[in-house]
Amino acid sequence: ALSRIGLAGLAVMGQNLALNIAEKGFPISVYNRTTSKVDETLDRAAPSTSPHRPLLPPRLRPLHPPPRSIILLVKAGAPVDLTISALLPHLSPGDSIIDGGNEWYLNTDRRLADAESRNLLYLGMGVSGGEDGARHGPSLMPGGHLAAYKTSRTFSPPSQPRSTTAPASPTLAREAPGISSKCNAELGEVFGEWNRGELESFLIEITADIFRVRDEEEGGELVDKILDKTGMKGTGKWTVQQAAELSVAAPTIAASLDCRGGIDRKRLVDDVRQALYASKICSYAQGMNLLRAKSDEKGWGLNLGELARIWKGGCIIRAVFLDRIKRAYQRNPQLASLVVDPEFAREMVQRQAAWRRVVGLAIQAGISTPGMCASLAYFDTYRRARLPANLVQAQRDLFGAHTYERVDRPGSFHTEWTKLARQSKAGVGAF
Ligand code: 2AM
Repeated sequence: ALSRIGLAGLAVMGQNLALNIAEKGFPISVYNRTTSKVDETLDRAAPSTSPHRPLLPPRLRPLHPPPRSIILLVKAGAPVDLTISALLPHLSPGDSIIDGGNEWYLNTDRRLADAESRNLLYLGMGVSGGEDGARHGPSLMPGGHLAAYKTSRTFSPPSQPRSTTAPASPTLAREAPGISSKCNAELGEVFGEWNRGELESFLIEITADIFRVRDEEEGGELVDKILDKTGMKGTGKWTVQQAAELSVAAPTIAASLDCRGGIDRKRLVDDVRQALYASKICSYAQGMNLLRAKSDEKGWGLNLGELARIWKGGCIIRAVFLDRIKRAYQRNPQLASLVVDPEFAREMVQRQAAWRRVVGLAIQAGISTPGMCASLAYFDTYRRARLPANLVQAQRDLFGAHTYERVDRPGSFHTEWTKLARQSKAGVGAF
């Protein structure tokens, strides 16, 4: 059979996605700069590829007449440009390029325009779910030419619905007085139990697993041997930059970036569970608000409820919780924020006592819980009709004539604050 699909970039994600597509019966051609990875992929494909299933040709040879779709899974940035240049001579008008490499969106915008000028179609496609997701059903988030989406969707590997973001780290439970750091097994149990309730999600599930792993070589438990230093691929940083650029509050997300870097214990554990859940709502609220702001700026018309649905299958933020987010946006597509959805608001109010206990305890004990703290502060800003931002804006108007809006009438205003203040100090009226 002739391939309509090509895949370039055979590191872990690329290999697994290629095997997934091949296994589903779609002929696919593969390519990698270093050819040994092509051989590796073919070796891995052999056992699962029955005679009825097409083999992967050794090189990218999309022999099928156009339109064809080429998926790129090479390192984001310059390697993508180099790979596209290498492919261009083999592409024809109507073919689609689909970049699945978590690229910075402005690079995607630029390549999309370039593709257009060559009568090619382009999609930037987030691929979430790690290697297991790529192999058995990732969460795919395509954006770009609608026509490219339409020609490519027929072979997109079906996402398998499986069992989200845990905005706050479990360090509190590990370090809090009354819980020794030696009780990883117990923490594994706690997370396992949480995963059977409202927190059920991939990240809670894998956390339970991590606590159960021993260090085979050195003895002890592996998680305790890991240096507290978290890698970053750029997506988190980009998210926080965008939030700043669009003036969308995202303190929990920013805090999670920073931290990647004689008590009743049963109650503490339960409090932490509630605090985690409430923080998670805030984290999603911030992410969704950011997506809405970008969508408004770009005129994308993003359907936030539909996004929540996409993330349910394969994506690492998959969680039972996403169904509820989907419903919140179905109830009200114009929802200003998840935290003001009546259901989520009720849940946060129910949990706020526990949440405050956890954050208060952490502060007293000098334990940093940036995610939970930032989330609570975020939540509290929604609980007040008015915030201290009026004072900040007055300061800005004073020193930079940035103007301000008023609570009682529309328009933008500027005041000679210093002059009026001096007059009033001197007992002079404003007339
Ligand atoms: P490689 O196997 O030849 O290194 C993840 O690193 C993927 O991106 C790999 O498939 C890798 O190919 C590819 N890659 C990284 N830098 C590249 C470049 N400059 N040109 C082409 N492919 C590149």
